[in-house]
Amino acid sequence: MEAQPVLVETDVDTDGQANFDRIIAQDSRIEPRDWMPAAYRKTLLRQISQHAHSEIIGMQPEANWISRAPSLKRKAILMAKVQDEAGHGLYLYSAAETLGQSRDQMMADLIAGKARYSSIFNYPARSWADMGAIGWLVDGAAICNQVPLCRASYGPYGRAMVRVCKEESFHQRQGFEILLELSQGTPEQKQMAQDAVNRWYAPSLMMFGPPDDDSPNSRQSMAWNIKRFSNDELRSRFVGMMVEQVRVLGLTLPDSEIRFNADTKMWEHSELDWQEFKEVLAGRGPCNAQRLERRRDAHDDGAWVREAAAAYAERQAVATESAA
Ligand code: FAQ
Repeated sequence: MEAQPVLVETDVDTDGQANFDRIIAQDSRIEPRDWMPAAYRKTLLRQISQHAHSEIIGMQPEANWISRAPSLKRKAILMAKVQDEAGHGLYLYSAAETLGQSRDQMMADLIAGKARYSSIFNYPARSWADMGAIGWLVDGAAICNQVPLCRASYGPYGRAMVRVCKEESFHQRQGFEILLELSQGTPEQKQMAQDAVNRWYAPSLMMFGPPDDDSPNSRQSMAWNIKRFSNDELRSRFVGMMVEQVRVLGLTLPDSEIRFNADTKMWEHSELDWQEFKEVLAGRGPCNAQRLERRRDAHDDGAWVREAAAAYAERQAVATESAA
């Protein structure tokens, strides 16, 4: 695997900087060949690669339930959803590659445990109802966070997000529908749905990142039109959406302190356990070790596919050269 260094702008390019500033001020788009400040490139690579890793690691909690889905229809839907997440990972790795880092390098960082991915995927999926809670809450939070990213200033990222968001909407809908069916079923099924919502609610709120006061990247990312809203703004918006939808489900959110603050126009909620969030980010969440081990195994199992593809590409190149 060949490590490819991240492209770094070493010289101050006055014209390039002026052009970059103009594009950002016009709320237009930076494209891969445009000059961009090294810090902008670095921040995008960080966010997009983390996002790609999240999609790939995020396949695991649901993939565990494909063989245990309660019907053929549910199995087919869940399989399609998990495949969509793989596709999202690929769009995002491709977008990140336009910034100068190879996918091999990004994958190497992930399996070496050097790269971050979303905290949410370090929690276990214990019952079938968790498929509903993941779809409704986790994909719901993902949509809330990602719709504004469709307008991100970096062209390849924003365009990838448009397609991802369309697919996430279907994912959220299928999760909602699983929970609705369970909630209208037997008392045991309804309890299973409530239990899943209770467990996934707080971790899904943490997906939006640390509180604004503790978010070192937000200010600059917003100035560069990568992020459009702060972590707390999006979290609050998400809580407001879920408060409405949970009533339709006939379930409750496990937080009695949710209320709308008419002065700030923000939905308020109980303080989250940020110590738990830090533990998960430090690799000490309930499933961190298991998720990485599974990813490493999958990477090793896929070695023959990569080798076969590389050998085929080499043969094709030789054939094309000799024909020329
Ligand atoms: N988990 O300064 P900030 C999905 C890190 S996709 C882990 O606020 P930023 C689809 C952050 O990286 C879910 N780490 O950072 C699906 C930074 O660390 P660093 C993924 C987190 O970037 C559904 C540090 O904390 N979505 O679910 C988390 O401005 C179902 C300081 O934080 C995206 O990646 C976290 N939750 O804002 C798939 C969306 N939060 O790098 C399968 C794109 C923060 O300095 C099944 N990303 N950190 O060492 C973003 O919007 C942003 O990167 C945020 C964080 C909002 C996540």
